[in-house]
Amino acid sequence: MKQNDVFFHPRGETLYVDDLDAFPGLLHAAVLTSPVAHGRIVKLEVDRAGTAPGVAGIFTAAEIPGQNQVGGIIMDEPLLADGEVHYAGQPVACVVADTPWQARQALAAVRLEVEALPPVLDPRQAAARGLLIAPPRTFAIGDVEAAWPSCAHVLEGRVDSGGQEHLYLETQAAVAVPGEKDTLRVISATQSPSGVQRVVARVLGMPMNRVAVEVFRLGGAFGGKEDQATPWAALAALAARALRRPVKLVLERREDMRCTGKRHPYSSDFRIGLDGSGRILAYEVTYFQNAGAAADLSTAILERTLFHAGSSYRIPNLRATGISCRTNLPPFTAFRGFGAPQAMFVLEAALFQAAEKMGLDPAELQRRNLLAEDDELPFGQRVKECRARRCFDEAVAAFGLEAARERVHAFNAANPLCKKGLALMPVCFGISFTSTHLNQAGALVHVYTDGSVSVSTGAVEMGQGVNSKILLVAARTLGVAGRRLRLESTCTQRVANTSPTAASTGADLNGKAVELACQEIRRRLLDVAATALSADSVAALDIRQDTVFSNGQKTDLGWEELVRAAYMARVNLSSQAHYATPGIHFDRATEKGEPFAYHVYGTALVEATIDGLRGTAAIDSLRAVHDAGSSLNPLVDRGQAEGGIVQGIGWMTLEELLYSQEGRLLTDTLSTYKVPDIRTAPAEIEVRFLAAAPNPAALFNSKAVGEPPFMYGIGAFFALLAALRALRPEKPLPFAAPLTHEKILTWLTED
Ligand code: LUZ
Ligand code: MOS
Repeated sequence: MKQNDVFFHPRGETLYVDDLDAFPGLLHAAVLTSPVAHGRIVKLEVDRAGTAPGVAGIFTAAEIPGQNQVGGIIMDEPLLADGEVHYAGQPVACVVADTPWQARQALAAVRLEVEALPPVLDPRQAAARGLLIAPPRTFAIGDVEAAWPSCAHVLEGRVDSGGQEHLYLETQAAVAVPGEKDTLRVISATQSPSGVQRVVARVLGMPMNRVAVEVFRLGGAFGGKEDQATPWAALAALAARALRRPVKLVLERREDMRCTGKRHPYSSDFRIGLDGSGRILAYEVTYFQNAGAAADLSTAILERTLFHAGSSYRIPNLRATGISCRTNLPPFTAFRGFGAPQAMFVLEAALFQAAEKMGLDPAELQRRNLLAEDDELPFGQRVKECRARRCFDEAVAAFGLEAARERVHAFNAANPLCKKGLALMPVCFGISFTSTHLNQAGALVHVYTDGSVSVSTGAVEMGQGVNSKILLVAARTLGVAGRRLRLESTCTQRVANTSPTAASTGADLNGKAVELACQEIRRRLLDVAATALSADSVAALDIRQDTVFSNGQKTDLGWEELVRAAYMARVNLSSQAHYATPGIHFDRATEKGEPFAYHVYGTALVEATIDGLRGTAAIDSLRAVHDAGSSLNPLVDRGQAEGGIVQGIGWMTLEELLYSQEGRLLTDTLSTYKVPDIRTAPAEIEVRFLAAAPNPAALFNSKAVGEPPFMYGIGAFFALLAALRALRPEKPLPFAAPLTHEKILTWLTED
């Protein structure tokens, strides 16, 4: 029996939260949210809504039995607004009715009056007023002040990057089902089942062991469900427990776009100094992170920004300061790359400007400064098995940079209206949660008496293919065919205290836990086999192809007989295992340590064309040499790389969040917020995996793949800049993403 989701998606047989309807007495919730970005609630009357057709209950902050608090790292985020509202789209009340339509109709009958206060939307303005999420942090190495005088070139500037809507296909959703003896089962579209469990328990004032959270799969997440699936699950749970009926809450697309957080917009100031040959001597940067109205994951994201301040480059003197600024926008949150793309974009912008000033090709500057083996990163970790230069040089050779340059040059010389540009984008991304304690995972494996196997982990399948990798690990380790295995849903009662499936570590961490659990069962079974075969030692025995092998020879003892023999001998056929990434540590007092298990490397070559008359632009191709280690599943890794690339290009070139002066999201539909599609994606995407690149630091020598390819998309921005430069050789370039067609046309036509 095939079990990979891809065989069931096309038939509509995979179930998402909104497909789950078989709960007798199921009610539906809708959420009333703040219409303004900042204000005081002067009236909140729900009586009239309570008598609307089909309504079963209405919940405000006053109805919360436990703590009205969903904060993860910092306790600064109420589940339902209490007295004040801090962003447009902030939940204020939750109405539950027989149908979703009735619940939404009843929202209109709630009387909410808010006295508007002036909102702060800009992070620099917030910082100037002291509106910070946490004290600023600084990572430093060397001495930038001492280095400036010895620099032949010093440049400074400002760089801005915008937010990004996750646009997971499945919107935020949860069903809460009350059970006997005051228990709850919550089925949530979350990357973090234990996070939902913790917050539901906190909000309802009950112990975590009475709240079971289960996840089947997500229709995409990209970080948008790492923390922000939680409030919707908590609202469903609040209503379900009070009404003693199952409650489902599913956001409509527009609600989701308005109410949930996105990638953090950043505004940054840099200063870079280079010697006469183009080596970076010093780099100073200050990141103003727009955190939105609550901390959410902002401090962790800012930390990852600081870890990636130097991107793929060796910088002897560096000082990077991160400031997380509180504004009146929905709390910005995790998104593929988790603050690293923002950091890399600033440094690439600085290098691009330095190259122009020095009359060099940016690729030349990039190459001269690439990290090498044993270089010390600004936070004290030394890079090991560094593949930065290998990827860069292989990309240059494999994709023919020289020939491409000549082709682009000839094209530009022959075309007065259309110009092409090229850019290289090296990536070096640290793998491990930067919060060291999160780098742990658990697995539970059962072998049943018929030889079939059940595998549970803390990993959440969100379309990224983690399940296929975990199954492969289990099959390889036990020595049985994949058809014998079943990968279960992710459930807090089977695997507890899970970290979110995030930071590209889902397969690394959970796969290792599965490997450990399977190794334990395998050891026990080999002992049984030794007895059954009267073998002198287990060392000569092996399980492969559903059969016991002895000294490399197939025996008559098959998997099913072996399992039955083990059961009859009263041998434990279940195993629970826990994995914690070894060797990593970080000290926030000194901002030094070794937070990453390893790094993922790669380099992309991007080519773009701009029509200088119409202002339209195309990313023609993106080709990358990518370090996937020894890939566990090359097809899955290719899919991750290609998806990340297109998403990265979207962030850099198309997707623009616009807010009104009052702080309302204007781009809350797919007609006003442009995401990449088959026409805007590069006609050619080529991903070559680095050959002979095993990674002893992870599962079967593989490497994490989820986030790193996203950052190849940054190259699209600089390929466009190169084309703009060819169109207007003198004009100062814009260093603000996204570089949309509208901005390109404006730049071309304005003086
Ligand atoms: N989540 C998190 C992440 O909590 N810590 C991280 O370092 C991280 N990195 C990437 C994506 N999610
Ligand atoms: Mo569970 S959610 O009872 O495996």
